Amino acid sequence: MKQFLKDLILEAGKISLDYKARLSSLTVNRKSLKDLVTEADVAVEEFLVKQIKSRFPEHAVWGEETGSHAGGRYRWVIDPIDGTTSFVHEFPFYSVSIALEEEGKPILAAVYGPVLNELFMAEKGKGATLNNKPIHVSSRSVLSDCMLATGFACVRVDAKENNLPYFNKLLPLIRDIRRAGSAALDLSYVACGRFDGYWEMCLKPFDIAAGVLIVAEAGGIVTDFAGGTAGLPRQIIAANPAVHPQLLNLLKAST
Ligand code: 2AM
Ligand code: CA
Repeated sequence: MKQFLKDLILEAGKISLDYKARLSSLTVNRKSLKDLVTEADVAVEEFLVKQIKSRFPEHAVWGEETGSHAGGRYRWVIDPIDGTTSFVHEFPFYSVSIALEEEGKPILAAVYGPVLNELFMAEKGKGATLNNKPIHVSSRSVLSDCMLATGFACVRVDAKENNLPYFNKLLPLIRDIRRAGSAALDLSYVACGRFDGYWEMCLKPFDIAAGVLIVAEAGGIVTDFAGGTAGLPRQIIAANPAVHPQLLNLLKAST
């Protein structure tokens, strides 16, 4: 199953790069004013659904672009291009994200950043890897030493409660921030210690399904702003075990 996932996501990444090479001629549609979907999103998802369905006909598949495809005990949750805005603007931080759930719980996950050729994988109880090497969250604990990531999906959907007050509150307390545009990569970068923590609001299940397992298997903690999991993916905090309680306190106190 793990080898199947690895081969599958690497091939999906390659397809996305083929589309990226002829980006100027691609059709880009709008799901809403600022929410884009390209031919590449649709083609990569169709490829993934077809491959999974032919190998595991009894499994369910749930994709960002094509919705739910019925099945049983196992479900594949896929985001063909997480960070479509980055993709369209030729910013290298987009990814393919795939999680396999067994009875609703993630057991296998992969996030692939094709431009940098970085493959993050995790298996429940067996740790997380970057290009086959084990990874772990960072050990920084002082916020002023930390580099965090966030995003503004909430602003794109014009949500009433948005991330700007949290951003204003946290930025002065930390070393610096990065906003790369792919929740799946942000989570993977927390897992390998590049980011000490990440928070965002208004995400969708596909954005985080794989990344959450990768962070957990790398020794990190993922919760909503109340410290539980019921509010995921509407609110998410992912961080190393020393930073997570501090972010939780700051974000909880603002809600
Ligand atoms: P996407 O590129 O697949 O849409 C960036 O802040 C993150 O938010 C990305 O993972 C992005 O995924 C997600 N995102 C972007 N627009 C969104 C929307 N309208 N609703 C929910 N999530 C969104
Ligand atoms: Ca996404």
